[in-house]
Amino acid sequence: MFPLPSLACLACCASLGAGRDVKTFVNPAVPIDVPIPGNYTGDLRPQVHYSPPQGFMNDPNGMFVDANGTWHLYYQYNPTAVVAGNQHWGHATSQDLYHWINQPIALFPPEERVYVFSGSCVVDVNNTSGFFPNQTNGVVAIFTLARYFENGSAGPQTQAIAYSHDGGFSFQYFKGNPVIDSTSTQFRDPKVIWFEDHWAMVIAYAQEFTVGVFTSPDLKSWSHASNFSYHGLLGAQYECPNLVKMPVRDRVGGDVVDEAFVMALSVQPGAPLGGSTTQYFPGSFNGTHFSPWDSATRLTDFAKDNYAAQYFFGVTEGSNAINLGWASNWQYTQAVPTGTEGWRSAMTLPRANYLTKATRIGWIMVNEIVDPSPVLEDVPLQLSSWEIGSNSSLTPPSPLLIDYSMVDSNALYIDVNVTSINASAITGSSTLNLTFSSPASGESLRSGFYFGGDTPFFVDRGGTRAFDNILFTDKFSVADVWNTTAGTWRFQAVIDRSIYEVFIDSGIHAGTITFFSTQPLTVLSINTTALPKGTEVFVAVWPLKSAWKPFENEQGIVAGNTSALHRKGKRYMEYDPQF
Ligand SMILES: *[C@@H]1O[C@H](CO)[C@@H](O)[C@H](O)[C@H]1NC(C)=O
Ligand SMILES: *[C@@H]1O[C@H](CO)[C@@H](O)[C@H](O)[C@H]1NC(C)=O
Ligand SMILES: *[C@@H]1O[C@H](CO)[C@@H](O)[C@H](O)[C@H]1NC(C)=O
Ligand SMILES: *[C@@H]1O[C@H](CO)[C@@H](O)[C@H](O)[C@H]1NC(C)=O
Ligand SMILES: *[C@@H]1O[C@H](CO)[C@@H](O)[C@H](O)[C@H]1NC(C)=O
Ligand SMILES: *[C@@H]1O[C@H](CO)[C@@H](O)[C@H](O)[C@H]1NC(C)=O
Ligand SMILES: *[C@@H]1O[C@H](CO)[C@@H](O)[C@H](O)[C@H]1NC(C)=O
Ligand SMILES: *[C@@H]1O[C@H](CO)[C@@H](O)[C@H](O)[C@H]1NC(C)=O
Ligand SMILES: *[C@@H]1O[C@H](CO)[C@@H](O)[C@H](O)[C@H]1NC(C)=O
Ligand SMILES: *[C@@H]1O[C@H](CO)[C@@H](O)[C@H](O)[C@H]1NC(C)=O
Ligand SMILES: *[C@@H]1O[C@H](CO)[C@@H](O)[C@H](O)[C@H]1NC(C)=O
Ligand SMILES: CC(=O)N[C@H]1CO[C@H](CO)[C@@H](O)[C@@H]1O
Repeated sequence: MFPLPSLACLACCASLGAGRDVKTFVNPAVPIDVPIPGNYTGDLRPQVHYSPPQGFMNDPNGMFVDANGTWHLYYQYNPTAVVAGNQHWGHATSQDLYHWINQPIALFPPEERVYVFSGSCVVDVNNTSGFFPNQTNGVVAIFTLARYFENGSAGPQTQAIAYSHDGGFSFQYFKGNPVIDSTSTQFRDPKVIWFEDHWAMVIAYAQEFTVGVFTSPDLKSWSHASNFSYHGLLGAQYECPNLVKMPVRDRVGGDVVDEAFVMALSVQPGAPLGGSTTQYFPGSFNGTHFSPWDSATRLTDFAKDNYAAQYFFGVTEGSNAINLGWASNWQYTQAVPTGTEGWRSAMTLPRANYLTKATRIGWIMVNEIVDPSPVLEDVPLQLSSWEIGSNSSLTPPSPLLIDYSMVDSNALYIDVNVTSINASAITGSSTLNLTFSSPASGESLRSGFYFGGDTPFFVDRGGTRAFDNILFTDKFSVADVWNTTAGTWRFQAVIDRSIYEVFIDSGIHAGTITFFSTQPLTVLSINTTALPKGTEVFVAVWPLKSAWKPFENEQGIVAGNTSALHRKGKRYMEYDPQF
């Protein structure tokens, strides 16, 4: 799904590629059966976030984890340009959600001017579809096919399926498509889950502000079961609904006491901050009907660069849900300066989710960073702690300056705990700030937290200068009503060349912020002011290892799971069972 039918004009037709029963349309500029090579060395290219090898990426699609623990990410992909159009499903796999292997494109358009829009995948372990007579790892993809007429206007969006006998690497279109027919030009993004004894799909009637729930015994025949209409923010369209089961915990980081469902629903355009955003509703699902617990609208992020997140199918029963979102915004995604490096858009970091009650505001879906240890260097760059007002050797540095210019990846993980806070002595000017800057250009990215007053956490990307766009909003903030009784507050973040991702108060709030500086930011300054006497501050800053570098050849190119890996030898085989 993308806002305008800005489709690349395709030169000629070939009938090669994925489909055996149904032939696919392959643009001659798009390689078949090999991963597209990528150059991940540019100054703006994230090193621990997924981004496509070349071209334009938007929504995550089809995400599932297989029985071997391999995470599969598919994504809306234009392999031929750095703007949206010509939609395919790109594919990447990972063992740890940080190191990704670019795989061959998984889904090609079935015919000229019919594009493969967003959708989901399931593992049909019980052969309910009948596609898998001899295996338990059969994968079925369920997605929207969007037709465009020769004159460029949009035609119907119908729902189709394709099946994979090789665990999700290659697919064949089902002969009986569409599985849900429609004449609507605004009916898309099916997300399918298994519920007790049947399949359940949520799908957007985008401009009717309705999520349809459909059910099926076999993934082929679908019945409309209910509508979830006019909830929360409308913007101008609903897109990419997700219905996901997750644990309910007794407190942040606490024990599982129950499980419940979350309906996540993306809105674009028309978000309160402009462009794209994602809201969610905690509630109950009985196999046909979703009932939100209350009438509140909640957002997954407080900034502007997390849209259309999808939740992995196949996560172990009872464990946290896992999602990845698209780290951009339709307002400016097709103009950001990464286009000069030959790519546009990254995914967010992997996030783990559960429901709990946060201080005063009640039900919230926590967004925790998935354990980043696979990309942490062995030795931290900085470990510091100090106590405010103490006359010990642990006096507060003013500020604590961390030069990370020698960190090859230019990427950091930051973990800050503030403890023993005497809340009664907090004032409106009690703050902890983190500022990243470039001594070479004077650019900066600022962030910080006010412990008192309205308790805002803020980010200001206005001090970076490589992108000037009227819709590229500078400043974001969120009120974090922290637990003054516990007297502790935690902050975690990853800065990764052109993405800053923050997890506030153990993930009660999260924000993904893209930023574009003319020179790499290389100095982090951490400072506090007016914190009560006795407050303790613990800071750990870890250099991050590039997740791409191990796969680079001598020219710095990541070719996917082919020649470069062979040359590098066995060491990297662990990342791909298909190798
Ligand atoms: C990779 O991209 C960087 C930055 O755009 C560029 O300087 C470098 O020449 C590219 N490398 C290759 C092999 O194309
Ligand atoms: C797991 O890996 C083995 C060995 O590579 C392979 O035969 C099997 O099909 C894989 N299972 C799944 C569920 O993909
Ligand atoms: C597969 O079948 C088992 C046994 O009937 C059932 O418990 C399970 O829910 C089914 N799962 C799927 C995804 O079909
Ligand atoms: C899977 O379904 C097909 C079609 O219904 C059937 O022919 C086949 O026997 C099934 N296989 C198993 C193992 O149930
Ligand atoms: C484009 O073509 C379709 C199909 O022929 C037609 O229904 C539609 O009215 C045309 N739109 C315009 C703007 O000409
Ligand atoms: C569900 O909503 C769609 C879109 O508004 C509408 O076309 C359909 O009639 C509704 N179905 C029912 C049963 O209300
Ligand atoms: C699910 O909830 C709906 C609406 O409350 C109700 O009509 C339906 O009977 C319920 N289905 C089951 C299986 O409980
Ligand atoms: C706040 O902290 C207190 C003391 O640790 C604890 O009892 C309470 O459950 C916490 N509140 C929430 C909402 O987590
Ligand atoms: C943090 O930044 C805010 C906003 O610029 C400023 O008011 C505050 O004094 C700063 N605090 C520290 C410790 O630098
Ligand atoms: C850090 O905060 C102290 C007050 O606690 C202030 O005097 C100092 O100027 C601040 N340093 C920076 C770089 O903001
Ligand atoms: C912050 O607290 C968490 C939870 O207790 C702990 O795992 C983490 O290591 C702490 N970080 C620092 C920098 O002390
Ligand atoms: C591993 C295996 O035998 N796979 C076969 C399962 O059945 C399908 C459909 O008949 C074949 O295409 C696969 O080769």
